[in-house]
Amino acid sequence: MIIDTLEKPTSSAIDPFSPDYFRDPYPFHVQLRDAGPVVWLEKWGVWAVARFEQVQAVLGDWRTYCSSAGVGIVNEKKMGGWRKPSALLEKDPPEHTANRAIVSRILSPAALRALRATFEREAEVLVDRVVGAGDLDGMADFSEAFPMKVFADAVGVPVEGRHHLVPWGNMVFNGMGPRNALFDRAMANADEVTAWITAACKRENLTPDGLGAQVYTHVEAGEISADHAALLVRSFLSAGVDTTTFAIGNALFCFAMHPEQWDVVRENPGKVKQAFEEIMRFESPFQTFFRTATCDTEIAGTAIPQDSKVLISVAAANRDPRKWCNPDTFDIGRSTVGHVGFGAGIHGCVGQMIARLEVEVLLTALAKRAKRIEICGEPERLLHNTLRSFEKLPVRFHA
Ligand code: OVV
Repeated sequence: MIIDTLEKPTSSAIDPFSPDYFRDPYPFHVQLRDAGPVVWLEKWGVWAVARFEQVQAVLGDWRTYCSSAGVGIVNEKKMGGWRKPSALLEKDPPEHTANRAIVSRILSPAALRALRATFEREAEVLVDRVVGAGDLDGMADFSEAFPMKVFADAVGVPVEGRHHLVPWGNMVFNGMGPRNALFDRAMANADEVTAWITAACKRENLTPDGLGAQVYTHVEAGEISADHAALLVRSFLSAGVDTTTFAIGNALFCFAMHPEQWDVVRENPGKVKQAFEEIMRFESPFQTFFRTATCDTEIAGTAIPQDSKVLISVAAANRDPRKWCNPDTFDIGRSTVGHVGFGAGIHGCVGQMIARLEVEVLLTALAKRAKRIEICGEPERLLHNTLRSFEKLPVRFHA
């Protein structure tokens, strides 16, 4: 008798790249988590993990679940990608380790202390402009405006043409999804956008004292080539704008919907940092990415063949009731320890300290000035293959 110890795979018709899913992913997350520790997604022929335990396990095992075949749905080792692979995001050790060490040092807490005063000044300027200014778009006028100023300045990219950073982020993150309408729309102006980004990453176009220029000190030291340095600078521009923009937008929405928690923050701005962690858990800007199995393996008894793509829903893990009490309650007083909004493992967000700094400084300035954040129109949900936020967020900041 043959004893089959492997489970029959659970399969699901859920499409995590459909407008319904983007508008309200949470009921689908419940279904995916409840279907089992790992689920076969029929529509795309990929596996998905949505429970906290398996998400953490997959992210913690880079040998079995690699990044070098791309972290989108396409196996870039087999099919090729639309851009040169990132030297961080789409690499495994040992290459990843060396590249990450360079960027990690540039973004260390000590290095970021030097940026705080400038960020604070710019936060005051922006908050001054928006509080009491009537109806605004909380995305363009606030959430995007801040990283586009302070982060782009910190990296040291030219002021001229900075608007290209937004469509570039759109390409990078929608480009992780399948070839759907969102993918095609994001790539519509790819040549022009890519040309600007490529130029912006070059040493001669960066300010001499920014984060970007610091990558080039490793060229002068003979450790890496100038092309490689440019590729590392590109990671700043790919990963650092949309993610923080959308996190700030999600923060505005959470506080507008929960004014009593905004009051808590206003009375005690020291709580902003903790509140941001809850925003990252509750409305993770980065919802979904992939790993690729490097060998035949299994998850909780289900066979996962080599080269399988595995969708990781960090957003679902962040609301898994197996891990969190009342996960669908936004509560800035809860413990958020272990949330995977910044990922986990060797690829855990290398920019998380600068992201935290930006959001902390901006929300602190806002908390001192705005009594209430009012949604004054119909928010327009962002339909996006990877990220969750708003296209438009009509908002009024009351003095
Ligand atoms: C985390 C992240 C997202 C998007 C792009 C990159 C990284 C990159 O390194 O290019």
